[in-house]
Amino acid sequence: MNTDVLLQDCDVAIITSPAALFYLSGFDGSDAVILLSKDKKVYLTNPLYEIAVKTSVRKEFSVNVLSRQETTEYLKQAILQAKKAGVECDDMTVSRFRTLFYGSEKSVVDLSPAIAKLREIKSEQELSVIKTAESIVDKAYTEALSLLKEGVTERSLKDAIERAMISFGADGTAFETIVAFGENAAMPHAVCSDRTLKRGDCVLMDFGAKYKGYCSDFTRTVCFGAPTEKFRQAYQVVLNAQRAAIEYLEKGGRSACEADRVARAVVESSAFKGKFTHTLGHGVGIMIHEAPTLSTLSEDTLRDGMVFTIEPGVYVEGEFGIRIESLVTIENGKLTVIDRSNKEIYTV
Ligand SMILES: [Mn+2]
Repeated sequence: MNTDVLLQDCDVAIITSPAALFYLSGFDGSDAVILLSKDKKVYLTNPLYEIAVKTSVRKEFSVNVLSRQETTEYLKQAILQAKKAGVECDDMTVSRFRTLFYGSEKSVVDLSPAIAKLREIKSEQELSVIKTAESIVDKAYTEALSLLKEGVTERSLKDAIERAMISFGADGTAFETIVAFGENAAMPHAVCSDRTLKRGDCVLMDFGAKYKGYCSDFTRTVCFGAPTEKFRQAYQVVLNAQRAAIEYLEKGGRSACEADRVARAVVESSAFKGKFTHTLGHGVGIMIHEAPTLSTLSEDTLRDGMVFTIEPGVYVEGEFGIRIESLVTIENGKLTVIDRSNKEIYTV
C-alpha cells in the first residue's frame, strides 16, 4: 500500500487508531502503533500479540515487540529526531499526547483527514468483502421476517437476527442491532426493550454484519398486521425519498449534499415535513460510520470506490418510525445498490 501521502507534511507518522492499524497492516491488536518514516515501516506491538503478528501483519512492516513503557520511549525518540511528527488527532488522547510530546517543541500534523481520504476509496478486494458482509444481512433479514409473531419481544428478535448473521458467516455485528416496534421506532436510535409485538405495529430493523474486518449496514421497516393509511403514506414518502437520491446518483450526480437535498425535498414537500430528522447517509468500511458524509452541510464528492448508505426516514412520535437503508457503491462511474432485499411496503 502506498502510504506516501501520510508523509507529505511530516517526516514521521504515528498511527494509533484500530481502524487505521487494520487498514494499513491487516492487524489491529490492542495498543499497537505503526510508525512510518521515509525509509521505515514499523509495527510496534506488545507480547500478547507476539505470535499473532507473525502471520497477520503485512510483510512490508518490520515488527517490534515492546512493553508499553518501551513503546513510549521508542515513540519519544522518533519524535525527537523528526522535524515534524504526524499523529491521528481523532484518536490520540490528550494524556498520551502530553506524554509523547512533553518538552519537545515539534509542530504536529493531524493525519486523521488524510487517513479518512485513503480509507474512503475501497479497493476491489475491500469491496468484495463488503458485498459479502451485506449479503449476510440480506439472508438474516429473510430469517427475521419468518420470526415476526405476536408476542415476540424486541430483545428476542434482536438476538435472533444477530445469531442468524453469525450462522451466515459474520464474525460479529457491525454495531448494536436496532429492533423497534410501533411507537419505539419513532426514535431513530431506539434501544431494544422487552416490548412485545402487537397487531398494527411497525417493525424497524437496523443491523449490520462485521465480516473479515469490514461492516455492512441495512435497515428495513415492515408492518405487522394491516398498516394504517397514515403509515402507508409515510412509507411511500420514505421510499420515494430514497429513490430520488438513487436516481440522482444513477444519472451521474456526485454531490453528497445534493443527494441529501433531493431526498429531503421529497419528505419536506409531503405531509411529513420536518420528520426526516437525520442525515441521508454515511460511508461504510472498517468502521460503520466513516467518510463520506451525505448531509445538507457535506462538501464531499461521491466517487468511484466509495461505499455509503442511503437511509432516509420519517419518525412520528407516539406512532411509528420508518427508515429504509441501502448500501451502495460507485463502480466504473455507475451506481450499484448492494443489498437485494425487497423495499416495497411489506405486511406480515
Ligand atoms: Mn446506517
